Amino acid sequence: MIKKILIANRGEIAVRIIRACKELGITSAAIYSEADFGSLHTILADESYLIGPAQSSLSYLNKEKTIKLAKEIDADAIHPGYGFLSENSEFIKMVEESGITFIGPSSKSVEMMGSKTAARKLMQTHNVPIVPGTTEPVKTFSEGLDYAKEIGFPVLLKASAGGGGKGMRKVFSENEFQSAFESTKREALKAFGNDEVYIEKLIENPKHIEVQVIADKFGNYRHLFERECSIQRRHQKIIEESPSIFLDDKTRKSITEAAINAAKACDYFNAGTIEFLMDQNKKFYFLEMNTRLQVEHPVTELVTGIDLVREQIMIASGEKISFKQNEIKQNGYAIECRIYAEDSTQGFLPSTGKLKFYREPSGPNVRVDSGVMNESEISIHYDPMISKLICWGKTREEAINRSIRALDEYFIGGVNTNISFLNFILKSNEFTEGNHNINLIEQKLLKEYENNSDKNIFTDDELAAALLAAHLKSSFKLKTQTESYSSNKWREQLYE
Ligand code: MV4
Repeated sequence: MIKKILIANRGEIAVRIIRACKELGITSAAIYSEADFGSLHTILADESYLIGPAQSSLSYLNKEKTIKLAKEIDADAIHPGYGFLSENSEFIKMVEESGITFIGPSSKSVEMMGSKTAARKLMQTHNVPIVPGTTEPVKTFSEGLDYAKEIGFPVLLKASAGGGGKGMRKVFSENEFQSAFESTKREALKAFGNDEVYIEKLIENPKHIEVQVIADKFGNYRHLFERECSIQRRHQKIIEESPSIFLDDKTRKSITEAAINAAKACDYFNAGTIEFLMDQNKKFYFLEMNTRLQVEHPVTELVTGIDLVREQIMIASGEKISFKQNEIKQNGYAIECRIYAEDSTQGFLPSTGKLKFYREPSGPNVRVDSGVMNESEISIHYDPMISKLICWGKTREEAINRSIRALDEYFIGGVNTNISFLNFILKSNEFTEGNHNINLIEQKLLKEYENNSDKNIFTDDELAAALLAAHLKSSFKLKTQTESYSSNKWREQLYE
């Protein structure tokens, strides 16, 4: 059994992993950069070690230093969280060779899924539907053009080494093809040091649906159903939920089966996610596999009752998965809202600074995963996500209403956030109806939000002043009068 885990990450996911360690009686060792001195994850961990300067490449991305530290402090395992080194097969290989347990998949599985064309080929031979297109890089533009004509426009050019939306280009007609092909190649070379490009049929207005899987080192595979992640802007997810109301039982059965086949195809163990595109006819296509724990894993935890980080740790320790497939059901609905430090009223400009008057929501069926506390610094060095709000409800409507209630309860001063935009999305007809796709935000809701939302937006100073004024007013009233009073009218202070 693992006794001590070095957590090679920061912020909310480090905190999430520390919590799982504590519940399992495992010693948690945090690392932190100079910028993260005194941050929440270092306070909650049993031990904390400085790893390097603020810049990620010199701290959280430093492979050698991380492994050297793990050895020095006698950690038996490393949990990489998400991002940073979590899907770096070179790092995983180094951990494997050091004799330390990596809480994640084998470096081989990660490598197999790293090249998009190789992954497509693998899926094709393992009964996982892929988007029509090539499974080899296209050598010349004329070869590519012939192929595009065969499958029909529009097509999407993709970099073999790409992922997460970088190195893609839509092509709608024959005469755009050559210049699109050449510029995609140039960009791919610049971004990934590899200019291989392949072709897919463009799936128009698809939904992004992913399946959570988990596998142990004994060849046992389970799925934990789907997550619907179509609410995104510029490839950054904003709201995720589970289950997807778009899936019927038959589609759910076939997409989860396909996901298990994908995991088997790369001899997977650990928690993993298979991403799919789904068109209006509920046809689905493999997109890529994420060989790590994901940001949105809590919605799956709330619906299935399974602690995914605990399972990850047990599996890495050589235990079997703790549940049978037929022992888990989708119970109710869960929605995750990602709270980002950005100004949603000013083109989503990143917002940095110290959190002031920071207060998180709570109450029945509300979960907040965050790595911050009051006075925490939101800096340019790392991801702008402040917190994740995950709400559960017996019905989807209840989960939506609870999310709105909890967002209203949130108070964050000192930086701008996207909370009013999250509220706007949750209240939109498109989201409520649930038949939305990956283009909803950029094609529709952004415009409506910009035209509608100026009434409710105040600067932090205004909000803080209003909160203080309302508080003073009500406490003054309390001392001098016995009549009932309203303490929750701080918003109205802004109009007085
Ligand atoms: C696509 C697609 C439409 N058709 N492939 C974006 C990120 C990368 N993982 C693959 N992506 C897409 N591939 C075909 N053939 C549309 C997207 C896409 C997307 C996919 C999932 C979530 C958000 C997205 C936003 C824009 C484009």
